[in-house]
Amino acid sequence: MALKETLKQKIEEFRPRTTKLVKEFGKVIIDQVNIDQCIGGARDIRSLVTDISYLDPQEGIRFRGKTIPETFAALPKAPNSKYPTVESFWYFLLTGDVPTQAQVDEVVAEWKGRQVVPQYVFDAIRALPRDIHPMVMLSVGMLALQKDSKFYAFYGSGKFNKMTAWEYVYEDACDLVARIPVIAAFIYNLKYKGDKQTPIDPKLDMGANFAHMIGQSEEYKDVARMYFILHSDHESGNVSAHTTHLVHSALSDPYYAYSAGLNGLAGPLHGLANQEVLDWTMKFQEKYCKNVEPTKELITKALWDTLNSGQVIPGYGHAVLRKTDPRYMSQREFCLNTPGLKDDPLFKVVAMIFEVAPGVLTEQGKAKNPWPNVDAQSGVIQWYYGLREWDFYTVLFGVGRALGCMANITWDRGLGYAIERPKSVTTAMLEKWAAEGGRKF
Ligand code: CMX
Repeated sequence: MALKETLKQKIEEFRPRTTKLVKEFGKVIIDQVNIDQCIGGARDIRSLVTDISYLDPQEGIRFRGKTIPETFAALPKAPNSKYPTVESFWYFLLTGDVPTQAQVDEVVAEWKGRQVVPQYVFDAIRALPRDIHPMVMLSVGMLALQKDSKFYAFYGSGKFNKMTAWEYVYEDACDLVARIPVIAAFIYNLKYKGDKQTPIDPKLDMGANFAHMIGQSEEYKDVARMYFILHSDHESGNVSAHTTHLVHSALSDPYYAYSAGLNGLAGPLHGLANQEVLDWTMKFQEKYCKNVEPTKELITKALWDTLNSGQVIPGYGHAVLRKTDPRYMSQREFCLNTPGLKDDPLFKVVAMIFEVAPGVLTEQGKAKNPWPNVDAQSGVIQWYYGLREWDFYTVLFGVGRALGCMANITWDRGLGYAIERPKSVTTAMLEKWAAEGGRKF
């Protein structure tokens, strides 16, 4: 069965579960809110629902119930590759089913038809100053695609229907995930390769085509597939996923929603941390290792200098995770299993940071999680393959994150989630409830 038909069946079967929960059990209490959560970024408050992925603080992410190794093992592989295609992962994220090879081939073929980016999108990006951050370019590109939004057109058609609205979100979502790598490759070539553009190769899957468009090696095809899958989703409370969900909840179409999500991803405490890691490591080498080899002692000193100057150590810590991020471990394994990469000087420095940073953060005693997250390891792989323009790394994250965000809002519409609108209180109210030992209900 084609992906959209399978999804239609799944959404229709699922809807009664959500309806029943709201109608019959709507007042059942599942959490409480403390003052520190209210002021401290809503940490750990259970107030979002998604079945696309779940983040356990100890174990890390599961996509549709599967760990990262289980996901990689279960999905059909790209031709001559150990890794699945991004298209097969998309099928899996949307439906929860492992697709057959024929179903994957169908999605690959379908994305080819959706990949065509209108010229005005390229023109809008090209009109920006060349030295603007590439995340601005990507966000502008997403927003410019809005003109073609099928959901927006449906809403304005006078025939809007809550039960079928998801189908138009789905159409936009598929267009967006098929087009975003093409736009990212265009940005890369525009910004760093003198605007020498490479056309799409219609024979290649998404990851392989991205590698081809940015002039990368055969080996990089797997790097792209792995990277986009690993960065796709991290349940729905992180800034990029939550922003996309929030903006779409106002029935803003997927392009408006994801452009906003990307703007959140561009923050240094979120996706920009991957460029910050490279920046930190390069500055460390420049400052401390001009004439000597990096050592654990020098790294420890540099980490303390960073902390003492009031900055965070990029790539370490997490709002939910309390162990090393399995996305970090998956990329580290890739490095260790790739001859050349495992002996790469930059990988050795990153590996040394892994040995000492958790101890330094623990000794400092502030971070609840001293272990590395996804961003601590991703840049070194890109660097090794010659993609050395590290301000581009968050764009790569944005290409991958589109998969999770788009799968999530397709389901949001399928299940008819409401416009999101939490309630504010004043500081005086908090002070009053604090004095009274809690709010009286
Ligand atoms: N370096 C230094 N201090 C850190 C730290 C780090 N890596 N991680 C946390 N802390 C500090 C916090 O800044 C906070 O300090 P204050 O009390 O002075 O404000 C304290 O430790 C407690 O923070 P926390 O509860 O452990 O962490 P939060 O949930 O508030 O923040 C995160 C989570 C990721 C923003 C934070 O760990 C951080 O800034 N890490 C570095 C940036 C980074 O790698 N971000 C990428 C995360 C993954 C992603 O989204 O891509």
